Amino acid sequence: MTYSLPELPYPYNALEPWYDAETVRIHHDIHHKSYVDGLNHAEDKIQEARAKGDYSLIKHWEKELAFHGSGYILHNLFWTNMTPAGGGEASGPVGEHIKLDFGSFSIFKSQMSAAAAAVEGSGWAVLAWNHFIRRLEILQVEKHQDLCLWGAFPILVLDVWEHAYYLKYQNKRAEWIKAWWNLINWQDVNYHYSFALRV
Ligand code: MN3
Repeated sequence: MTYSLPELPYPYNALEPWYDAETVRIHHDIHHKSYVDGLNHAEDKIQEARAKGDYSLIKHWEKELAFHGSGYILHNLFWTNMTPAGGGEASGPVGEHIKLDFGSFSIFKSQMSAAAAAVEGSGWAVLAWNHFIRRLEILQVEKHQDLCLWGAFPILVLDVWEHAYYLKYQNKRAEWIKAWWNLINWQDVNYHYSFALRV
């Protein structure tokens, strides 16, 4: 199977003024595409290793698979998690579950924002349903794959790599995080949440 870059669900400029068209274009067409290519390449190389029975570089390709595969998955979700008329409080079943697991929407919002702001280097804040412990957790992910908790099914993701915000927000990561809350597509988060519950 070969993976391909999913189309953006809206035009490049649709998320203005919170998310500028130029960043969206570069982020999707170039950065996201590189993870698609990296994932395909890693899968090919691992397939080749199986075919030859030569696993001398397996450590390298497994790392590439985890990095690019996670980058591919998180970016797919990142784009659908946003919508031009987004934001506001979490609605639907996920909104109810956020209250249950975090106390209130505003407490959840504070923790998610703080986790995103404090990511060391490049990474993500991820809201995930955890199948094994049956609760929503906020994870602070470094790169695309480090600090994950087994059983986590991501449903809402916030990219805080510099490529995600630097053109518009420069070093002000906190302003990007604040802007992002205006874009959340809670319908999409509910879709992934209901899917996660059935896993
Ligand atoms: Mn990114």
